[in-house]
Amino acid sequence: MNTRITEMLGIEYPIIQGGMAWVAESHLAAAVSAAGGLGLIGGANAPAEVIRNYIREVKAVTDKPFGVNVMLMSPYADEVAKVVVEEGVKVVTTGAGNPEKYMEMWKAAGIKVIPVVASVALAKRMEKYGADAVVAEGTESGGHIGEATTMTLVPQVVDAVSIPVIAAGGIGDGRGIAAAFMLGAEAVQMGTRFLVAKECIVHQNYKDRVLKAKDIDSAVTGRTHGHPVRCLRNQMTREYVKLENEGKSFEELEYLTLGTLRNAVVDGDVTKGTVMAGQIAGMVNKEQTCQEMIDEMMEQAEKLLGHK
Ligand code: TUI
Repeated sequence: MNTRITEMLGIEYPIIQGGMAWVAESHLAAAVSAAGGLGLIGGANAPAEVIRNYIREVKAVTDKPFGVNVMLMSPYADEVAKVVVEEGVKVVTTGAGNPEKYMEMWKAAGIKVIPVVASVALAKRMEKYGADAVVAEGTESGGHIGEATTMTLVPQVVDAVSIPVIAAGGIGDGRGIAAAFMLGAEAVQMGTRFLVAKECIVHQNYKDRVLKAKDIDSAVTGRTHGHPVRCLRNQMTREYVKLENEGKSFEELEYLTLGTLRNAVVDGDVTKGTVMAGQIAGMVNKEQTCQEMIDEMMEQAEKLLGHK
């Protein structure tokens, strides 16, 4: 399954790991890259020096390509944007905003720039500004989301741009990969499946919550405030959505989410914490190494696409 993306990034398989906040640190990124995909370090809200250290840790354990996701709503986005240049990172993805102001600097440094978009309009704009590819991320994804589904967004973005498109949102196995290819994608980005990877450092309570999740366990907080975040249902989401429906403002509800992703990922508080995960969580039911996951998914996808 060689595509313009595997060529461009120098990877064996068309699988990119999502830049999950607090989760996508050096161990997971290194393991996905070593398994033949593209591992990503998630910049999230972390200070630039934390990201610099992660970059050096990944370089120390693998020669394979890897990237960094710059979360554009982070107060440290400007600094992280410079650190990726200083550290010679080859691939940058961006999320939760428009990365235009960094494009010239990144392109001048020879970085492959892959913005994550949730609309055709932003995909076209990113192509105009020199993006090398885009990730078209459907609302099935975990974390900060747009409105369109993967099934509808991917083919519309594929038709609108000439650069390669990577599909994301609701993809958790070889069937999802094959489906994404049928829609015109040349690679996939996956987060939720990698949450339960053996190399993933999230708290075991978080993994167990994903492993036991059912199809209907997904909730979205913050829709009424224009900050929709998809996570697994728990006490926090019930309280948040109830107060939201009562008309409470974003500022009044911020106390419910500030720091709560960290509480879930690091401390394992899956009751009051934010357990970000995509709608595919209901299908993620076994812990494996990244290599086992990627090998299994590629074999399934290739069979379905008639390559084997
Ligand atoms: O960025 C993500 N997913 C994320 S970021 C994140 S950290 C966070 N935590 C709590 C609240 C907010 C953020 C957790 N998950 N995915 C990529 C993505 N980007 N999804 C949607 C977008 C997006 C949305 C609107 C990109 C651009 C955009 O508009 C930009 C513009 O100016 O038009």
